[in-house]
Amino acid sequence: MNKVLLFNPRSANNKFRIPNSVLQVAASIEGLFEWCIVDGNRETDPWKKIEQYLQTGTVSYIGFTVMPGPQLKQAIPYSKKIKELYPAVIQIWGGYFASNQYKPVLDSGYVDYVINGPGDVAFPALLKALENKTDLSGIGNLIYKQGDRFIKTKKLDLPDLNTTPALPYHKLDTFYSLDKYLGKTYLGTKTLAYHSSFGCPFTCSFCAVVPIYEARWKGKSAQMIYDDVQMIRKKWGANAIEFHDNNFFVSEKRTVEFAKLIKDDKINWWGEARIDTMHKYKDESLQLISDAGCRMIFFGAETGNDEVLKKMDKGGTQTGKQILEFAERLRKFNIIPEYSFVLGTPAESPEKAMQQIDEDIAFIKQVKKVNPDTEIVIYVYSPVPTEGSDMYEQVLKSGFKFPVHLEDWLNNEWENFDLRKNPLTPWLNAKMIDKIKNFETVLNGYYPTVSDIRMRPFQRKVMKALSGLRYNRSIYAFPYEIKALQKFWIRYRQPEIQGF
Ligand code: B12
Ligand code: SF4
Repeated sequence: MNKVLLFNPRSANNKFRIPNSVLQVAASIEGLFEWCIVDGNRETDPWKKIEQYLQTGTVSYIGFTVMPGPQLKQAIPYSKKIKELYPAVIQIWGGYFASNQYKPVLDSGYVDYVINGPGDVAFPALLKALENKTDLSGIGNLIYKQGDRFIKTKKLDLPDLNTTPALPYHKLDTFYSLDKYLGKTYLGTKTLAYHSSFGCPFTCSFCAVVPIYEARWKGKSAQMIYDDVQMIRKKWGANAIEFHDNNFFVSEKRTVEFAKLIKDDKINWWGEARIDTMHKYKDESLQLISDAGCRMIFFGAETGNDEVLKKMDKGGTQTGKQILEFAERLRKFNIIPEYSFVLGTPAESPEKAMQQIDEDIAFIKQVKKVNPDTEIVIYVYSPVPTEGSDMYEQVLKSGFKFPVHLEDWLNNEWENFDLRKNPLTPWLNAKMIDKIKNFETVLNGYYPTVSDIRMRPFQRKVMKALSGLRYNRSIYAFPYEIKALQKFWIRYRQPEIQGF
């Protein structure tokens, strides 16, 4: 039998989450093909493990899941090596990086196919077609090369997670003990990473979800989510949940139903949402989700500037005023808003770009004033190829270009780009980046994240006092003393990169 190896390249140094991407892909071929998973997060030398499988001669297909950033450090060299040493093995990449950057991926010569978006239908269909040597052009969500041409097949409807095969948690447990995937976080001692919906109904022009899902969203029913959680709770002891959906709270009805189901289980949970969507939730719904254990919600606040919000295409309904109002409103319900901001968006002139950064910093401080518990996450704008959006047009006009060669993504600059820390965009200069980063350091010092459970109260106090000297006077340049303390005491964690 032709076996399928699914590889999750290393994406975290600790607190490994269930590798939902490859697990869901595995579910799609369960019973059709023999499969195995290699999780780069759980192996000290994943190459050794992959090679053990390849040396058996039974593996015909290898699937990589690849998001931008550190996963590329294993994905690119391993894929290249497999082509050299095992050229008969067919290599298929999926995930956000593969879908959005399919040109350099397929031009590399070592990746044979890209699954563009959900693989639930496309992956088994591709494998069957390759086995039977039949035509590929009718398979949706697929990208491949024919000579010099890229063939991009039609986008399929989103899979219905109520009818797709159940995730094979038990089989994953035979490769890597599932227990070790349930890590200690701010939410609980055994935190489950769960993905309950596909896509997002919005079209923010900076977001990588948009080109893939094209404003579509489909969620699993509240009852099915609850049944899964109960099963994992009973079998492996999960006592907290991180919902990894792009937008968990799209449907108030579904959220309320889920909250009612989980209310008596004493489980803390977290998810991602839109401010404008949730500001429409009734008070009683917010109270219910709080009572049901929802402790913190991640929101894309982005900026307080209404014009920039419009340019970002935040659905046309989010405003600076609303961002502040909602932060204040959530306080009543004892739910911590985790607001992410995108600083450094394109501007007509360097003065305008700097002015926007200053305004955003002032706005963030305003948010902290109305609700000091708000957790702030700062990203520097890194373009995504959202073709047709005004912002992407402006980006291209500025002279910005993505790398043409896959291996260029391994350079430090592009890794920083992926981590949204230093995006190489022509309209930002070093002074602007420094200002953003220095402000972030001072802010994190003055308001250390509650999600860092290793920090002791005494350490928080000292950090706050030291950073307050700068925060209250808006002096951000060269915050070396705060950095030193963060490094010395706690090696400050960044939840946006490492997860909670
Ligand atoms: C969990 C997660 C993480 C975790 C990883 C945990 C772990 N594995 O240990 C952590 C917190 C470490 C993380 C970090 C980062 N992440 Co992340 N992460 C996610 C998140 C929330 C869930 C991924 C997931 O499990 N999805 C569930 C599965 C079922 O969906 P899926 O991955 O889309 O898989 C389907 C298809 O894509 C396809 N598919 C995927 N892989 C494969 C493989 C094959 C072979 C096939 C056939 C098909 C296929 O089929 C699947 C089933 O239909 C996504 C957002 C999201 N909701 O997807 C962001 C996301 C992927 N991350 C993102 C980013 C940018 C990052 C970072 C690089 C930077 C940052 N500052 O956030 C960092 C650094 C990553 C690193 N260290 O490598 C972005 C990618 C955006 C982009 N520009 O492309 C996303 C989309 C979040 C966002 N909206 O911005 N991340
Ligand atoms: S609401 Fe969030 S996930 Fe949806 S398009 Fe906007 S940024 Fe992306």
